Amino acid sequence: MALDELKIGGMGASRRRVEDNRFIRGKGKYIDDVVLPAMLHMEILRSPVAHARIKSIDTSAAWEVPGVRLVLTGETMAARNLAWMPTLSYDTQAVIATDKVRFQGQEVAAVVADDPYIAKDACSKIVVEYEQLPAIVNPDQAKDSSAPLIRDDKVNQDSNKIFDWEIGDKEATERAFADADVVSSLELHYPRSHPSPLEPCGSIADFDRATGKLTVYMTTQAPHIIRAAVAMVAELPEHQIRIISPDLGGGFGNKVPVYPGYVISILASILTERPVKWIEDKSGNLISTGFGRDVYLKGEMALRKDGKILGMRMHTTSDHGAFFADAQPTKFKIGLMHSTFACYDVPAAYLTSDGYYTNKAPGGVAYRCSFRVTEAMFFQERMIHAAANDLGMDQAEFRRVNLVKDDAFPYRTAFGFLTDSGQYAKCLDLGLEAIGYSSFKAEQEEARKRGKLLGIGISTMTEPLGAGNSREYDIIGIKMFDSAELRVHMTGKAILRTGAKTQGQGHETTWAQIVAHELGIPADDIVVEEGDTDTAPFGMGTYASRSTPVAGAAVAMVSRKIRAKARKIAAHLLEVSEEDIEWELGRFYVRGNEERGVTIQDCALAAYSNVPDGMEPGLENNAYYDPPNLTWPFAAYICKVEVDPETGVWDVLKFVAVDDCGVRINPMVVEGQIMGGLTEAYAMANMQYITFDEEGNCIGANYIDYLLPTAWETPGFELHEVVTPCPHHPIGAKGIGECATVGGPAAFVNAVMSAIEHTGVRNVDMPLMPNRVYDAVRNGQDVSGMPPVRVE
Ligand code: MCN
Ligand code: CUM
Repeated sequence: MALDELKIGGMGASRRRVEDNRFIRGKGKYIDDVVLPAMLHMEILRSPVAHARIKSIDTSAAWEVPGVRLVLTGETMAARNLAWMPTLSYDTQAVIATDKVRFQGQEVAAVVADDPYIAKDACSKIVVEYEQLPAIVNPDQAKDSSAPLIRDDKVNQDSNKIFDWEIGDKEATERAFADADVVSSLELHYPRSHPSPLEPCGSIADFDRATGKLTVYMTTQAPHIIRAAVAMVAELPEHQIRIISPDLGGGFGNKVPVYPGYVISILASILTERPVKWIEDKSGNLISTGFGRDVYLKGEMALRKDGKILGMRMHTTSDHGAFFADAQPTKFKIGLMHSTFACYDVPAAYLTSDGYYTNKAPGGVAYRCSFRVTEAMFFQERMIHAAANDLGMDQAEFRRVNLVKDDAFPYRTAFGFLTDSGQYAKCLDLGLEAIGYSSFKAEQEEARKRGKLLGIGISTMTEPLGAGNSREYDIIGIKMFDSAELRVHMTGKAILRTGAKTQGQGHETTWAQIVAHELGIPADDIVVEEGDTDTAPFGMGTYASRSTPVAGAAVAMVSRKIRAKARKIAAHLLEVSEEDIEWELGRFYVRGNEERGVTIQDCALAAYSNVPDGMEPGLENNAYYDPPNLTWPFAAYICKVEVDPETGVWDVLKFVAVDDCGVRINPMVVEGQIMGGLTEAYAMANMQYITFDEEGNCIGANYIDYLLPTAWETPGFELHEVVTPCPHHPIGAKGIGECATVGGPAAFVNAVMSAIEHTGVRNVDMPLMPNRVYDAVRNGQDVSGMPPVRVE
């Protein structure tokens, strides 16, 4: 009589995404679809130069444009103590520039008008006089003793350095190097990249002076954090602030930080006493919101002749742009960079890092990764590739020797993380088999005869997903856990709310599946709602693929609380003691008499009509979940490419992905996450180029130059799965949302390097555009992508 879990859309069902019903009909409700009565529109004027003192701003002509209601400058903000705002990394960021502009695209003024076109026209009437200063576009320039001081607004800041940081065991690592037979080294730059969600950022602030309530519709992945931040920055009472994050047209980390536009629209609404809408345009999003990466990575590996890794030392230098606004809630200065090499048994490791201000838009947004994990895993797999070559060892064999073994979990890494579970070698072997690794050498020979260079690249990695736990992670002091609230109605239908916020991952579909698994209520009978701070339980939002590890766990836990109460009701209905009640999916029955039972729906009805004496009526509850650890999914990505040495063009012949994210709630959604992530990885490796010239001009600041991959150029991906349940998660699931973006790039780059390294090339920085690959093959030399670039 138990229900068939797959039929009711429970765990393991590739249930179709319910949100797509509205998305593919064009009926999604995104920020720009929200229209409030008497709403005004705001546009932002951005700086054309990267570094300049503002001598004067004349807004008089803008005020005179018919339909203009308000013009805001840094002075307007400063008068209310809002010219600067705190960042998630305990720095400050200018909301509207007052003294200087520090990057091209920085906010200089804003106009509020009856429609967005008037506002834009009026922006062009604002006259700003700049006194240009030399621009700094990389850490080398920032370090120079003659470099201008970018953050002269800060007391005690007498250089462009932001921090120094170190972790690991220096002495033990030095001993490992003393014992090494071979020392391998590598140096590279992970270039800036931009998450570029289809929908840019925006907000609609609506301050009601009569009630004192501020409602803000906002493109945010973390509405409750925003509420707390607004309460602190604007000194408004928290219960009078409502943040609503509507449908998001992608986030990819871009919608984690607080951007100046949000703050300006809030002040504009308070001043005009009307709703004020700000919708960023695509270029504004591309040049001024959080960039990812921009890290210089350098490392050395101590190796024994037989292939065993003895130790690793590494230095990273990160370019943070003009404000240290990294969107990351760890106490570590460079995010989780020290998760690097976590899947390998490395006895000793030591990491140092420093970070610098430059005249670029804020960097360090975690673009589909857990706070620098992408850079960590990219460097790891490029280093592993180089080390295997230096040892003259096969790439797969070298990994096999050093991967953490299945029986070693929980495994303590050299940098102190505790990885939870995995079957690393099995994933690797499955991938090698699928790509046809054993026949590759012969294929490569054959291709050379045709004048083509074949390469195969492997990337194996585990990454930490799911921040918290609350012991180690917090955002501006708020401890990291997450929540779920479940209300089962009288008819057995239910509404579930969580503190996470879907940006496209499909929470409306998958959360209902967890409830279906725990309670046997069909997934179609459960509606999922997120993103409204007045209704959702407090939560830390969605990033670091933390939704399944944390909020997803809370969904399981609240369902279990509901089941526990329903069991008492069942005992009452069946007139037996609770101890005599058995559970099977969707139904309680009397032990030894399976026929006598009641469904979960019967219990729901009774909860509102026939509860035992002394029991509170109703069937609803909530759960706050503080995970004991991060979850550690594993992936083996293997790519085969063909390089044309005459043009530098490379094609992906085959790409195999083996992912182990523990128990899969919805296999189809998981596969969608992997394919999307690999597409982004391919774009970064192959074509996405956004950089800066000597004057700090952003090159690639539009979608003609900064390429988003389409179905046409994106290769096919062959997916395989291994399931190692997460030992500390209530349903055994690990995160998956970012694995492919994190682990993917190295597979592509290693493949191209494998094809061309016989020419003596050791590294070509991403993106591996044809001209770079061509130059590398032609000259047998490395190609660096570090800015500034020269432009004619
Ligand atoms: N899932 C599953 N089984 C698992 C793990 C996950 O079925 N074992 C499902 C989940 O239920 C969820 C999806 O896969 O529907 C992703 O889950 P999870 O790994 O928990 O990641 P989050 O939901 O926290 O998503 C965040 C992650 C991040 S941080 C970025 S950035 C990112 C990403 O997901 N941005 C995305 N994927 C994205 N996908 C889309 N379409 N759009 C974005 O902006
Ligand atoms: Cu790391 S980008 Mo996501 O964490 O929102």
